[in-house]
Amino acid sequence: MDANYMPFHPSPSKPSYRPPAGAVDAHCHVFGPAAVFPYAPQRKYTPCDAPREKLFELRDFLGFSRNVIVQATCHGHDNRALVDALKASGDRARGIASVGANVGHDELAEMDAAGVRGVRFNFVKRLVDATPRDVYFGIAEKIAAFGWHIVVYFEAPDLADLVPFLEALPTVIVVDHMGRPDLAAGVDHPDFRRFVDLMAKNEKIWSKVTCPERLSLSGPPTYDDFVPFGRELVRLFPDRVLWGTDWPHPNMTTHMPDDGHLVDMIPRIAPSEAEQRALLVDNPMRLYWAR
Ligand code: 0GY
Repeated sequence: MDANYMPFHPSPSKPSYRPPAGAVDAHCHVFGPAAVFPYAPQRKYTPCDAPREKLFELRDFLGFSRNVIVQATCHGHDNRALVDALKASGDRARGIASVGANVGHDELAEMDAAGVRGVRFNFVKRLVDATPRDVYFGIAEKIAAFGWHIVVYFEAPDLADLVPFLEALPTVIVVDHMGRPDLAAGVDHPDFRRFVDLMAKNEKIWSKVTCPERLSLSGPPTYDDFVPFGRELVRLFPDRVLWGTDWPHPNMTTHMPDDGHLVDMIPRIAPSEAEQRALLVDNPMRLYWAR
């Protein structure tokens, strides 16, 4: 693991908020263990191992039933740790893979059988080298044939440039972490309004209302400045939002969140039972467990 890398919280607190039965943590990762599933040579960081057993333990402890595991950049296009976790989950996990231009039908079919339901396109420069957009269009065409969708990760200032690309993609698109808005700028800032407008105009665009720990400037344990942003998206688009822990929280530098505190954010962004049910159960089940 990198010298300055912060490992996940060793003993998160029990949240006060109890998720509804069947709740899905729709954004989390598994790392390694490196001895079995080595990290990719081209990775930009080396994390601490965060194996599937730890993830499933956390799922149960926090009161969740299922996980959507997102392939992390430190594993590159080698999805073996992800697929292993999906197979071990007993149908309680689905996956988002990362693939290259040459991915073939058989490889996709194998991942589909294990529970992969999408791929991630990552535009965050500190995490990956740039991929040409025609390569992404080629991948999109291949995965659309499986009924998969695309998860995109970018930073707010890059959205304006990405809009035509996103609009041209053929599948549902799930945006990570609300497009990483600048929380200090407030919900009325043009960058966040651009994202809200995009979701309003395009019913195929969903958002994860995730990562107070990454985005907040006011900080733990209550991450108050995150609330108006998450609330705005849940209020406007109750049927196109997902929630997740982001465990094991790669590349945190300010602090390592207590996952129990993150769960306690949920009723602040989704105050009604109907919103909580949509956010935690109905939406992820529709997107990930339709088959
Ligand atoms: C996240 C965020 C980060 C890392 C990754 O795949 C990754 O390496 O997603 C980050 O560093 O912001 O969603 O886990």
